[in-house]
This record gives sequence, structure tokens and C-alpha cells, in this order.
Amino acid sequence: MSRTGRRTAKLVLAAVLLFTLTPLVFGLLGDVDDDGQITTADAQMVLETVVGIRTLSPTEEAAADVDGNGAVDVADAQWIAQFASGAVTAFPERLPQHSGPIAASRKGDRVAVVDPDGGTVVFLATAGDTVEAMVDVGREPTSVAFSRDGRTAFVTVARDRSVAVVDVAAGAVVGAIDVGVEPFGIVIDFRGSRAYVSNAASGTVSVIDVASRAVVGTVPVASQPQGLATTADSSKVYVTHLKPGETELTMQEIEESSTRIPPRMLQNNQVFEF
Ligand SMILES: [Ca+2]
Ligand SMILES: [Ca+2]
Repeated sequence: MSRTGRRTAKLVLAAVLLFTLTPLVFGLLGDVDDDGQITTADAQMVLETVVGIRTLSPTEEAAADVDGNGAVDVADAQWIAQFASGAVTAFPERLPQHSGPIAASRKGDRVAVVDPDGGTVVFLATAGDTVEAMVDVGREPTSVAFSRDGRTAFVTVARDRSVAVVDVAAGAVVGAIDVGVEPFGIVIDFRGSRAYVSNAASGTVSVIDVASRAVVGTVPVASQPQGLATTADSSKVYVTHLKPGETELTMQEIEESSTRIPPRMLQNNQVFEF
């Protein structure tokens, strides 16, 4: 382990600790109206927001804050206008915008840290504080889970609408599994046979057979599913949801052989059973 590598490991862990979770940026930075181009129309939207005659959605705000200072202001409009005219070809370097989701292998010998801004997953050996690999996985990775034997890592990649399959020893992506829109969270049950992926924008949970790496079911759930957890007997999966101004816990009851979960309501929570 070189000193540089050790320092990198510490920096990665520090980033995990320091940065709080913020809404993910799925659009092109500067493209406020999401038409695929950065034009004066985008700058105009920012100016209208600054003078109070327009209100941006959270997604539009994320695209508008091109200098990454946390506010939509005149400076952003100037940057976008300069970009549109060709006077500049890049926006200012931004600080990391997202926290780093982390997962540990079952044996505890390794952790995987997601860098959503860099599009990478870093694998660290817990003995010796060493970086083993930094793997490019795609656009906006959001979460990671290890297979039961720790040899494979499954990474949700939001903008690619897929789960990247990483061979940990090789430090390389060896496959991709198509899931829903904006996959956010992933959990593998304790038996190691099923992976569950929350598709935030689809309002579904994809059920993946770990051995075959095939999606064997897609479960409709309440809107904006995010966090996932499974019970020790692998019989239930719990899903949290992001809703403006509130947090709702959705509980899913899942049988190992089942692939679809019709929901029923119970008090304020949604319970899904077979
Ligand atoms: Ca635009
Ligand atoms: Ca700004």
C-alpha cells in the first residue's frame, strides 16, 4: 500500500462522513428546461427565478446551480449565457454533491464506497486500510451491495437505469442488468439469492435472481421508493419512500419463490404480501 493509496482511502472515507445526501442531479448541468441543450433560454429561466417571477422544481434547481454554491443566482445565469455563446466551454469545478453510500462484505474483509459524482465504486480492504480498486461503473451510481460470497458487487446506476455487476477480484464491470428509471437502492437477502432494487422514478422494486442475474419480477410500490432492508429470514423487504415533507415506511412481505407483490394498506404504512 503506497502512501498515496492510503491517503486516497482516507479521503474517500472522509468524503463519506462529511457530505450529506442531496437530491441527485439526473439532467445535464445548465440545461434548466431539460431540452438537451444549454441555450439562452436556460439563462432566461434562471434570471426569471432570480427576480421572482418563476419557481424552479428541485430538478430544475439542480440543473441551474451551475457553480455549485447551493443557490440559484445571477452568477449561474451569467455562466449559462457564456456557455451558450461559446465564451466558456465548462462550468466551475464543483464540490461533491452527494454522499457516498457504503457496503461491507459479509466476512467484513472489504468495503465498497460509491462516488456518485465520479461514477466510480472504490473497494477497500479493511485490514491495512488499502484501496484495492477504483471501478468506473457508469453515470450516477447510487448504491452498492455485495453477493453472499463477497466476490461480486451489484451497483445501482441511476442514469443508466441499470445495475452494474462488478467482479471484485478483477476490479471490473462484467455485466449490467436493466431495471427501472432512476434505480436508487439495492439490498441482497441473507440467503444471497435475491437482490431488490428500488426504482425511484418508476415507483417499482425490481426483483433480481442473483445466480442468473435476471430480473424475475417488478413490484409496483408507492412513489419514490429509496432505501431497502431485508429481514434475517429473508421473508420481508422494507422500503422507504421520499415524499415532499414526509417520510413513509412501506413494508413488503416477500416469499423467496414469489416475483410479484400485490399491495394492501395498513394504517399509514403499505404492506405488500403474496
Ligand atoms: Ca436547455
Ligand atoms: Ca449557483
